This record gives sequence, C-alpha cells and structure tokens, in this order.
Amino acid sequence: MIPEVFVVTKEQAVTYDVNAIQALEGIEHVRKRPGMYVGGTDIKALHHLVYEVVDNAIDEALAGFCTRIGITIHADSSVTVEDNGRGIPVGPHPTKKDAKGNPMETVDVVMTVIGAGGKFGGGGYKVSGGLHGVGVSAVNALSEWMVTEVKRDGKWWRQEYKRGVPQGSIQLVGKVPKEETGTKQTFKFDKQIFTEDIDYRFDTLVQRFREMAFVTRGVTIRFVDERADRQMTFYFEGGLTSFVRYLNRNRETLHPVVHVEKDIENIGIEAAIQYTDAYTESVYSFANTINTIDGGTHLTGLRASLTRVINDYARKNGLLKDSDPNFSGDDTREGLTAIVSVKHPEPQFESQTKVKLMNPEVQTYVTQVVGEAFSTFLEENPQAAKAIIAKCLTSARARDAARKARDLVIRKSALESLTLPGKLADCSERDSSKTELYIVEGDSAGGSAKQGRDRHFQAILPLRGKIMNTERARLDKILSSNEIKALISALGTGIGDNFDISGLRYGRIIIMTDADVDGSHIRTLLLTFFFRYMPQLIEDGHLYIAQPPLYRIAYKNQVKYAYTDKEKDKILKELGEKAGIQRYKGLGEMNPEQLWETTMNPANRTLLLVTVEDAAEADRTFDMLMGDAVDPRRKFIQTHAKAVRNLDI
Ligand code: 28F
Repeated sequence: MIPEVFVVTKEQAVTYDVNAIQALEGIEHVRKRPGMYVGGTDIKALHHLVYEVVDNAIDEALAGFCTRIGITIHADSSVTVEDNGRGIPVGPHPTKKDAKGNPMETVDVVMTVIGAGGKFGGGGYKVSGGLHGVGVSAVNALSEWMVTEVKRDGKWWRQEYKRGVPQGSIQLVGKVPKEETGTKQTFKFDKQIFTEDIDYRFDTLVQRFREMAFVTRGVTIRFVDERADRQMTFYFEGGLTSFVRYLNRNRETLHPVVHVEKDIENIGIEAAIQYTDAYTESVYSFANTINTIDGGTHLTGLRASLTRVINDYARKNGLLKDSDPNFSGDDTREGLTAIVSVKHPEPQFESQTKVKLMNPEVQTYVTQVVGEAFSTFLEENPQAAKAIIAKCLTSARARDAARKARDLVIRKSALESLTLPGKLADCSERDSSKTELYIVEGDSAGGSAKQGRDRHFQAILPLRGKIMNTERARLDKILSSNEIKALISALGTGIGDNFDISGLRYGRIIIMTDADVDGSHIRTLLLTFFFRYMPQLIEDGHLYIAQPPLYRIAYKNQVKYAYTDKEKDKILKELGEKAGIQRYKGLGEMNPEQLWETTMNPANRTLLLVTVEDAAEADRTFDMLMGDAVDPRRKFIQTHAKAVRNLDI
C-alpha cells in the first residue's frame, strides 16, 4: 500500500512541473508564433500589444474600481499604461507553483503564464477585449523588456521582465498612502520580433481610445505621445449618448438622443439612437468594448427592432395607409445614427480576424430592450415620431425612384457595353493586367493627358468637374449623371449587385485631379462612388491616385520637379536660390510632355494606392463630406492623405 500522503506529493510534483514549464514554453511559443497571439508582426499587431494592456485597465474600470487610465508613448517607443484600479494582487498565487514546488508570485503568474488572468478571483469575467483576450503575458513575451508596477495596501511593488522572463523576484519600491492604488505597465516592443521598420500610429490609437471611452462611461482616458508632444484626453459623461452626439455634430437632428441601458441574464445591453436629416446611416456596434465592424447579432437586433417599432407606430397612428407597404429596413436606416454596445461574459466571434458577434441570444435581448425603449419614446414624443416617419416615407419614395433610375443605367450600360463613351480615349492593349485608365479632371487637362500618354496601355477619361460637385446629392442621383455613366461603361464591370470584376477593362484606375480644394473634392466624390458601388475595386488594389508635382524648378539646363513643399526646399538648396520656380496650380498648366514625365510615366511617377483601412472611419468621412458643414470637409481633405499609402512603382 502506498501511503496516501505520498500520492498527494507526487501529484503535486507533476503540477509544479507543469506550471513552471508552462510559463517558459508559453513564452517560447508566443515568440515563435506571434501570429497566433497578436495576429502577426505588422503595425496592426504592434497596436494590438497596447490594446491588450489597456483592455486590462478597462476591465478594472468596468468592474467599478478604476476611473483613470493613462497611456504614454515614450520617445524610444516604449509604452506606459497605468490605471488607478485595485492593483494586481501581490503575494503567493493560490494554485500556481514554481519548479521547486513553491507558490509562484501572483504578478509573475499574470505576466508569464499564457492564458492566466481572466477567470481568477471574485468570479468576475474578462469583459473588454474578448476578441484578443490573449493576456498581458503575450505582450510581455513579445517585449524586449517590461516593467510591472503595483500600488496596493500602501505598498509600491516593481517587477521587471526581459523577453517575458522575470528578472529576480518582485521588489518593494517604497510606501504610498493606502488610498493610492493601481497598476502600471511599461513595455518596449522587441525589434527581434517586430523586424519591419514600424512604429505606433497616433491616429489609430486615438480612435480606439476614443471608442473605449465612449463605451466605458465615466472613465477618463488620457493619451500622451511624447514622440511628437501630442496628447488627448477622453471623458464622456454620457457614454453612448455622447458618442451619438459626437457623430451627429455636423448634422441636423430630428429629436433628442434616445438612450437605453439594461442587464438581461448577466449581459449588459446599451444603445443610443438619433435620427438626422442626412441620407446615410451611421450605425456602430460594440461587443465588450471591441468595435465589431462586421456587426453581428447585436446589430441585427437593433435594426430589426427599430424597423418593427416604426412600422407598428405608423400603422397604429394612421401614418402608413392600409394600401402602403411596410417600411423596409433600408427605409428606416436613412438618417439613422445609432450605437449598440453589449458586454457579454462569453462573447462568440465569427473568427479571429472578422469582427462579428455571433451569440444568438443577444439578438433577442437587444430587440427586446431597444424595442421597448424606442416605442415608449415614440409614444411619449409624437412630434419626434412624426418627423422620423416622414423621413422614412421620403426615403421609401426616393429609393423607389432611384431604383428605377439605376435599373435604367444598368440596363443601358449592359446594352451599350460595346459602345464605349465618346469622351474615352482608349488604349490599344486589351490585356487588362497591363492597362490603365486615367480619370482626369476637366477637359483641358484631359487634352494634355491624351497627348502625353502612352496610348499603347493608357486610356484617358476626362470628367467635367462641376457635375461631380453636386453638394449633398444622393449617390443615386450622381449615378444618373452622364459623367458617371461614361465611367461605368468604360470600366466594364457594372455596378452594385451587378458588379462583376471579370469585366474590368483596366488593371489600374488612376484618379488624376488638381492639387487644390476642388480637385480633392472631386477626388473624394469619386472615392465615395467607388467605395459604395465598387468596393471590390478598392479591396483588390485597382484604385490609385496620381501625384502631380507642385513645383517645377529650373536652373540653367537642369529641370527638377517637387511633389511636396519639403522637397521644393531641398531642391532649392541644391540648385541654389537663383533657380526659377513655377508653382503648378492645376494639371492644365503642364504641357503634355511635362504631364507624361512627372505624373504618367511609370518610370518616374509615384502613385498612391487607395486602401480601405478602416471602413467605419471612411464611411464617417464620406458622410461628412456629403454634409454641408465646411470645416469638417476641409479637415477631411487634410487627413485623407492617410487613407492612401505610398506605393513605389
Ligand atoms: C496597466 C494596465 O492591468 N490593471 C489591472 C487588476 C486588478 C486585479 C487583477 C488586474 C489575479 C490573478 C487574475 C485586484 N484585486 N492595467 C491593469 N488591474 N488584475 S490588471 O487581478 C488579476 C487576477 O489572476 C484585481 C482583486 N481582484 C483583481
């Protein structure tokens, strides 16, 4: 008989081994396959590291213990995240053991054991993240160094790690007032892992932090970028209501924001809704603070309940006649700004990359909670109800008219698919992998481009600017313009549901507009058009923006072109101040040879590839541009350059 005590010891011996090796093997695995933990080693993965750490602070805020979160990017690209929560518990961990069988330090468990964190203590669950949820230990493993500091019970602790491995045991730094508590994490991403020349992008991080602040009411998020001396602080008293107000800041609203917040079966549901006079929809959904850009059951629930409540109300109050059909989802969507945010203990996402919430019960709960709140609102605010329903009626009618117009365009372009538009100067090459279509602003620039091009593979389609310049025009209306019809038939793909990439006649579609405000406006309208009706063109990397030079600098028999002001200054320095300088105000000022040399010749030119990095932001931007507020439009034109990235050809 083996004495029982012996058995226990033996079992424990096995456990010690597992815990000790677990941590090291885990770290090794993360470093070997970062893709499995943070999605790769690109800039997205880099941002992921920050989100992972911030998520823990957000969790502490959602649990009700933290009101302030600070994020700082230092000059050396190390990052500090700190909160004023309870602080990670310090002391021996109740279950995890080190190689010698002694309890592991809790901080070391959180920081080194892959898959630790989350379920431990208090029965709480990890709310934020959910999508990543790989834990801070993965960040630690991918950092050249990381320092964890905890203030708790009047003590200030510090532990340091190198590439995920603890450097000795946790140290007591000093004393602090008992009320002063929190966690501070500082890490420097490891260049051995992130070998590309990448760094954090302020704008990307800011957007995420703004969203986090919106959906985590009452928390102040301060973001400091010491690399460029920039900072931003977010605090939204009203949570989602503030978010909706922010989105509608340039729009005419039809009623006050409708807000609802309720817990059902341990699932937190919050929504905010407001209709405006805009034509577009701005609806965003969040699951455990993650922006679920592909929507999911929470979004479906929200949309379904709004359509149902509006139809019910309209019928009951005689605003829809018996002969009228019900409003469709599209009708109730126009002018809608809404956010739905759910906090779920066990979120299910479609996959690692696609951000879509799949929990079926969420749809039922959201429909119920939002439906109740919105129908009460309509009952109590008949004026608002009337305005919303009038808006739905208008969109139903407009949609009907637009459908007819669009059918006509599509049918026509199908019939005329062999008749190319008269204004198109086509190329002789038929292999679309070699051909390019320049969409050129204005007839005169179009003329220069036609003469300057290589007609073997370059086609030119001049567009007359003013037709595109229809303010606040529905895209449906723009569709019926002759300019756009010409563009559609030149491309050969059809549009919308009839889009077929195999018909594409040009491998590269290049937008060439003046470097002035009108030029960027037309460019944006074209981008809007492509984004809404031919998104695959952008996704597949067919859409580009030409980069005409801003200056021509001549000295003796040397001629140089500058594409930016910085470049101009550099060239002037090289050539000396006596150089003659010409500023191009438009494409029309260049003769055909100059246009070819600077902007069209593949050997010299720079093209910007148009990408849709963040569909939500792009939509917001397009939306803004279609509105009539001038300021945001100008802002867009400045920031727009970031939506395209440099491509060397
Ligand atoms: C800088 C980023 O990471 N904040 C955090 C807490 C608080 C607790 C906790 C964190 C212990 C063993 C999981 C405190 N008191 N900010 C942060 N604040 N982690 S991380 O506990 C972690 C558990 O495994 C905490 C009581 N319960 C939890």
